[in-house]
Amino acid sequence: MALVLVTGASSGFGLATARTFAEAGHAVAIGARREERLARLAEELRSLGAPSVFARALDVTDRKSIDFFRDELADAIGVPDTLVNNAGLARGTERVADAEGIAWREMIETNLLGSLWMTRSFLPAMLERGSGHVIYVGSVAGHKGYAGGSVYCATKAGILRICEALRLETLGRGIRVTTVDPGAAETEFSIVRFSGDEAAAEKVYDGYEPLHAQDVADCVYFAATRPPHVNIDEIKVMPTAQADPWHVARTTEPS
Ligand code: NDP
Ligand code: 8X3
Repeated sequence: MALVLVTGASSGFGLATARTFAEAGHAVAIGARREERLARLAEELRSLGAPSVFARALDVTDRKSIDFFRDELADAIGVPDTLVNNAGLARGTERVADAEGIAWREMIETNLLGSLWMTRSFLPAMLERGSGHVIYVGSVAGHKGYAGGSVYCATKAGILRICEALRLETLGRGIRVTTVDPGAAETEFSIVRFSGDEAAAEKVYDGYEPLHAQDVADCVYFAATRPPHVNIDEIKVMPTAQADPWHVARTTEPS
């Protein structure tokens, strides 16, 4: 039994990941901004078999929120064995020449700085203990840029470099570092990207079967449950109908 902390657990990959670990009998800590969703999920995780569940509001762009979450978790259960840095978002599809910069800041503060500060907050205790696993949810967007995705892609490419640096900085100290990099998956991701425009979001998944949240949760779970001497550096996982961020084989074109 391990303690697994999942950020962004109120939806999508994070929610599926929390359920997967709970079903396997692990203690689970969940954080996100939408507290009412976390409260409902906490009940479900208990009924699925998690021996203990810790659920608190968490905003990864706010260091005070991160520190409060860490300290409360330490008092309630302890130091996580696995930290899943999943919270993140794309906002809009602005091209660089047209951008206002507001969405840039939101993506950088959430995807890059948020996951960095989470790691900064939990890694020292993992190092002290001599074991721990930090898993990032990156993206295929970190492997290839696309028009309208410059800053989102940059945040996910940054995660790849952060993982490489972390593996070197923690070498020999019992720490594992993994990135799971999915392609298109139907979650609330596109609804958030298009700021609530559900019709625009649905078109992203027209004419092919995207990944499901559970597909990504399975990858996170696989990486986390290898024996301690095995580090999965990176899992890149895409729908069979997708070759890279903007090349998708559709049976019908989006209307
Ligand atoms: P969802 O929108 O369904 O879930 C995103 C989660 O992140 C929500 O739980 C949200 O919770 C949380 N979140 C966002 N901002 C913050 C914040 N400031 N503090 C804490 N939690 C936050 O999308 P996905 O599940 O698809 O996305 C999860 C991760 O996967 C993201 O990093 C995304 O970039 C990445 N990804 C998604 C892909 C896709 O096609 N869906 C493909 C590749 C990667 P709340 O709003 O309650 O805070
Ligand atoms: C999300 C996948 O291809 O929309 O990270 O950028 S993509």
